[in-house]
Amino acid sequence: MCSPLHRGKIAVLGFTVETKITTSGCIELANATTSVWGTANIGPGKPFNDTQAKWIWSHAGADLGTSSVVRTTISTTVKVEQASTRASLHLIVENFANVFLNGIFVTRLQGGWRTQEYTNRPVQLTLAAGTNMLSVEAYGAPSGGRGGVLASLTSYAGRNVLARTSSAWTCSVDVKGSNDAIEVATALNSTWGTANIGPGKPFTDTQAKWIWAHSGSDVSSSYFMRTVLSTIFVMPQDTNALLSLIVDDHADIILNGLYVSSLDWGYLAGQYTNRPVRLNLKRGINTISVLVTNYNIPGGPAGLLASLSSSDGSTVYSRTSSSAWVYNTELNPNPVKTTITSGCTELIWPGKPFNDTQAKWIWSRAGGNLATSSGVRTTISTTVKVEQAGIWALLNVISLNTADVFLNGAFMGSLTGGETPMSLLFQETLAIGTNTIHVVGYFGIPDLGRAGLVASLTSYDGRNVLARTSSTWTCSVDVPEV
Ligand SMILES: [Ca+2]
Repeated sequence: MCSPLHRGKIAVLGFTVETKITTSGCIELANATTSVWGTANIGPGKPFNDTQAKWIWSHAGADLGTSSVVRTTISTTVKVEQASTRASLHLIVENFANVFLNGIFVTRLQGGWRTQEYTNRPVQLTLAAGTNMLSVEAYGAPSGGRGGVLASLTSYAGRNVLARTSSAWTCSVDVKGSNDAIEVATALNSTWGTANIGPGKPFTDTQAKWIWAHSGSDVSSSYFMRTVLSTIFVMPQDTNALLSLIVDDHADIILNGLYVSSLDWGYLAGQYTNRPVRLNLKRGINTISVLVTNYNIPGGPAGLLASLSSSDGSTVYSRTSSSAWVYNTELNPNPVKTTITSGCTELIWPGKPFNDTQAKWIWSRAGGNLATSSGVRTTISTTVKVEQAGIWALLNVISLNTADVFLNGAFMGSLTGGETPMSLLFQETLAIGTNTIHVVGYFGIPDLGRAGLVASLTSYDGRNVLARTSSTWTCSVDVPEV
């Protein structure tokens, strides 16, 4: 019933990025002249006049919303006999479209359905003799929202339509910057127990795995890491399905970019309430994302166990595992309390010798603004991705202020403030997956008015730099409750 994910690797700037691509026929969302996008620019005598073209996307219901975790590529082939045949591409997209002809990037277009917005179009293309591949890599706003593409390829003078969007086009989605989810435990053997898991219990799919963004999350994961776990699959028709889910600690469930509901926990007896969650799956390529928040500060167990089945429970469409689910992470400086968050600020700091000359002195800008008060806590965090087990990490650092260092929420040691370089060997090896390093620094301790950090995280032998301080780190400031 569901097609498997196709997996591949793409080399990007020397890094190997895992991608998962799912392909299906495109779904027609609406006719050109009867859609949520209106007809300001569509119809006879208007800029886009091919009224037989269809609004299409990788799944039904995209005119309500689509996932911002995936990128959709919409393509078709166009055959011409003459070499160097000139053609005109008319295209409207929500929100962005990178246009490719025979694999070569042509241009980037944005929107086009609002009045005065149909600019830079039609795009002039030169087709080769034989079969040409026209592809549109479409993506929405990072915050989500609708998705749709309406396109018509005509002869240069516009007399003949060579191709127009319809269900005959092919749609594929890939997960941007995806990582395979990490399996941290089996359903029946985990720190979360089996009060609700097993035959005759509320969660019956014993083949599902507990997953997370790094190994060892059944012991601890950072409070500052927010993990989005996603799965992508094809449904041949609109289908009601049931999502069974247990989470440590909090799950926001998103189907094709639309928020469905939120759940907490479910692993203790009596705690498996408000589930399974009913989902209305759409024709085409569906994306379920579960945004998981770990409540434990500075760290504690975190994980997700989920199983998606037909509404009668007889068919499992997807279950959490490293092969069917992917993760993305973001640093979430404080999921519960209000804090001031920003990128870290690089400080000018002359004359202080430090072995990693590419590392930058950083601190929170907000901390600088609070220069007269002491005891203000700044959390400086970054993530480190690791593919192999057993890497011991060494933090080489000068911290002007007292600071505590955490790996995946577990305390690794304290830095004494001052101007002397020091090294801190982590007590644990790095986890496989995305590790979170966070340093909690106390402004003005021991020296009132002084704070700043320069750090370089290396493998134990010092050969590989795993991370170094820069403005790409996340800084957040909070005032401890008195
Ligand atoms: Ca937790």
